Amino acid sequence: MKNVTVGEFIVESQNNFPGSTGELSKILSAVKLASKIVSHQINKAGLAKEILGSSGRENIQGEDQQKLDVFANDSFINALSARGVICGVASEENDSFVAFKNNVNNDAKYVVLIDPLDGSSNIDVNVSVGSIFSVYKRQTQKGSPVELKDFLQPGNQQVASGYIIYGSSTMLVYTTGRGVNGFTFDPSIGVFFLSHPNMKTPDQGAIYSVNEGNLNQFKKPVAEYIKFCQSQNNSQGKNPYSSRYIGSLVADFHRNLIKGGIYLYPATKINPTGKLRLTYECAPLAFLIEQAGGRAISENQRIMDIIPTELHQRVPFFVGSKNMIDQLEENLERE
Ligand code: AHM
Ligand code: MG
Repeated sequence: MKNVTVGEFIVESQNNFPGSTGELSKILSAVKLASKIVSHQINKAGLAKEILGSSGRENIQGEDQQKLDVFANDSFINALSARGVICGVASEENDSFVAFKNNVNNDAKYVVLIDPLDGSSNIDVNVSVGSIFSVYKRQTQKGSPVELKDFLQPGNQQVASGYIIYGSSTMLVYTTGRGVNGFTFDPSIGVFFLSHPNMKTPDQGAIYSVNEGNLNQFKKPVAEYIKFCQSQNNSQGKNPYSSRYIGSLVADFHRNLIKGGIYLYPATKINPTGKLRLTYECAPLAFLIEQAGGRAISENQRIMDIIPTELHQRVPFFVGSKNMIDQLEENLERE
């Protein structure tokens, strides 16, 4: 598996599907291109002050848009529309979905949902951020303009999903439903190489990741689970659990995927449906974790089975190692 580039990997995987049209490969290649552009820009952020900070605008969720949010959004949408292989895109940064109305795009069979730059408030302090993407087949007829219902499909209909983490190195991690593979970017030659083939998450981890500042606002079963993690002792009198929370979803997810752990963003008194968005944050990560052997639930159901009713819908989100989610779920069911 040495020196396999993501481009070669995509082509090889496509060859395993007789009759494949190559459209999905082109989408992944557009994601790859946009991620290189965004990665380059993020790496310069500390030096180029003009790209840091607020754009002075808010998105539909009332959140301050950073200049880099806008840059990443434009980069992904431009790269995806240019290849003529999707008919529309929905993004955290746009109020409504964007329909690509020319004939070539109208004839395309896929739609993409993106969070172009998640955790962007962390950039000013040089902390890892990420991009998340998700691909579905459209519900409406090819040749017609894309509609909202094309974007409101349950996660179990995803054709592909993945993320890019802009961390100490930039990595692309994705699934097309046949396992999860991770690629690390070599900036000196501008290429992603396969570095993490067939990623699996441990059934049991030692990390719990949650904004503990909200503990008093969580419902009892969730608070009890966190208190359980806080109060364990092994034979050496040490708590085997560690709390790790970056506050950057992709980075927290990526660490827990590799090391094993649980990430929780529950409902709070102030945000009774949680904070994270179902369609372009939770569902794509749920697809990845399940492909890696883990689980993702909302309070009482599998994230992948929730049928979205709105583009920017928020849901409580629990994702990670199988045994840890099982235990949390038992708490939730007992309540
Ligand atoms: P964003 O999409 O506006 O960047 O917000 C999502 C981020 C996640 O990356 C992170 O896990 C979460 O918000 C942190 O929220 P909090 O500060 O409430 O703990
Ligand atoms: Mg986000």
